[in-house]
Amino acid sequence: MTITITAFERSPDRGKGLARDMRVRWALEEVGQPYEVRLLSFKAMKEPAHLALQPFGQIPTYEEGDLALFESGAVVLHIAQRHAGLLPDDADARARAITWMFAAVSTMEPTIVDREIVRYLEGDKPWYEERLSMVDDRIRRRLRDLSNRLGDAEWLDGAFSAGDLEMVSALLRARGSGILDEYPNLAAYVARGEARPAYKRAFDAQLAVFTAASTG
Ligand code: GTB
Repeated sequence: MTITITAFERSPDRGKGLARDMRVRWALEEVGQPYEVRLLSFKAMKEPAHLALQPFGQIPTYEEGDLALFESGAVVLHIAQRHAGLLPDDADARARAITWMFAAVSTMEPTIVDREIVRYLEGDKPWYEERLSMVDDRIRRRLRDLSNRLGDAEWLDGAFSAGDLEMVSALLRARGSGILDEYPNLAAYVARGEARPAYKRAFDAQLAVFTAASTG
């Protein structure tokens, strides 16, 4: 059955692979499933046809036959549960890998996204510098704890899993701040994720969309 996902027609990150279709692309590449992409303008994302698939008018979505899903984390979990390669067979190890997926999106990423909100939407406020510094400290606390847990391990819990896919993706959003590099083992962990052939294929595919939109 054909898998179709949605992505930005022109990503605001200019092809840096930070939009969340990247995680779904990466997961599909890891498990070797081909997929098609429907590109959407910002206008189309808010129209009824897309809202029927994604109630908040966002990308990505996932369609496979009669199944339509939204929320990139749920989509990655679905892919990981249906196909070998992203979750361990052992039930306890599988539960731990899923725990890391949730840790990435609900414990790590919100703080990192907070920083983007402060930078892009609150730069003109008199309390901007103070708030940015508070948010940066919160990010540092999360990164410090994760860094301590990872230690010198290659991945978070044994072999690479969907938990690492989500965690590396969340951490990538912090890299532009320079804070990630304060934790060399986390910077190396992210680099290991980016070095995976599946990551590279997914990255190149989303970059090609941005390049075509910019030159076309
Ligand atoms: N929880 C949802 C999920 O995981 O699927 C969140 C989806 C989401 O945030 N989608 C964003 C979107 O559609 C794109 S990925 N935004 C348009 C809108 O809400 O109207 C988030 C994103 C956007 C831009 C960058 N960037 O430029 O670096 C990075 C990440």
